[in-house]
Amino acid sequence: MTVNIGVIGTGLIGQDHIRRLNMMLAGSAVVAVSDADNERAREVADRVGARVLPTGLDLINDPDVDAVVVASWGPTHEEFVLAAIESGKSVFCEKPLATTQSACQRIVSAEQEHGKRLVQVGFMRRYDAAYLALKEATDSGEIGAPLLMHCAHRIPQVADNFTSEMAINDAAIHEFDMVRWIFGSEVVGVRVFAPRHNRNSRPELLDPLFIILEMDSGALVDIEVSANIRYGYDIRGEIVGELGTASLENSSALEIRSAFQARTQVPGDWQARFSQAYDSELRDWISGIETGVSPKGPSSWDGYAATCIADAALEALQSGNSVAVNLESRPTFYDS
Ligand code: NAD
Ligand code: ISE
Repeated sequence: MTVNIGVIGTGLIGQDHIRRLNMMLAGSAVVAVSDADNERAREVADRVGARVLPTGLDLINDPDVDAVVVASWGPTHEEFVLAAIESGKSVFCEKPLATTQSACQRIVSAEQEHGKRLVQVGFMRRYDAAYLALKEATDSGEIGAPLLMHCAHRIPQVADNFTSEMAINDAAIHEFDMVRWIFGSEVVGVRVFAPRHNRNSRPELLDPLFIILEMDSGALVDIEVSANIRYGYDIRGEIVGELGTASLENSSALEIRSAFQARTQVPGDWQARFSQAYDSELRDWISGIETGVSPKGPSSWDGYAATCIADAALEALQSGNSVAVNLESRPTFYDS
């Protein structure tokens, strides 16, 4: 069986996912694409032998499209995910699920009304081998109960349209999801500090940011987001438990030790660092569609929870105060 996929958004990650779905994964083929930039959509479609549809809504409602990937800009996600649910089609939505807590709530409500889970969110770290090992080490109890986690989300260089808010709702949103998943508990409060400014960044871009999350267990998580740190794309995490620590390494990088020195490579960007995770998340999504089983990956509830934390962090950035995260209680619909 081949699952015919329509991809909305043929930018950086849209093109990456199209390549995966066509070339790397068995059982899927991209048959249609759509982008607000029609020329870009046409160029990509010609390259992969797909049709171009005028809008994302046309693509979702096209009878030849079995399932949908949403890889357009965040503010467009709500409309497309709601339309996919209405049409009863599985939808893989890149993060963020939607850009506000209330938009995510509308998606969660629509999915429950539909009665079957159809949405998987692109929080690919849950599929990354190094993060999976970190979770396994934490769950095994070897380091005791987790007390603290130190995280770094370091980006070598961002575009001029990258804002301080995006350091929270575009970058750190990955950590917001990851800590809920690894700790198996919710974030209840958040505080954001803007330390000494990195001179590589525009004066108005608060860089770095230092975010502190309070978990409902009382554990604390700190997240450094550096937007222009130049040396590489470095995603780090160390959990401090009652009995030991577990830390994340940049997975497959080779380390060479010679002449009393050790050297290794740091990835240049998210494509290089997380390519295995992107493959695995899409493979999992496709196999769920093939077998008719609801997606087991990050759900729209997880998308909602991460956006609630992001909304609180944005408020904390403005006010300088600690802000409570107000999550509704999770419906049983999202239990498994
Ligand atoms: P991009 O700017 O390269 O591409 C986005 C594309 O969406 C553009 O081609 C744009 O024309 C198109 N678009 C905008 N509005 C549209 C609309 N209404 N209909 C159809 N197309 C529309 O951005 P990107 O880096 O590819 O990011 C896209 C999404 O993927 C964002 O939500 C981003 O947060 C997410 N992303 C996730 C990861 C990850 O690690 N999971 C990495 C990069 C990007
Ligand atoms: C980008 O959109 C991603 O999602 C990457 O994973 C993240 O590291 C980067 O900061 C974002 O801009």
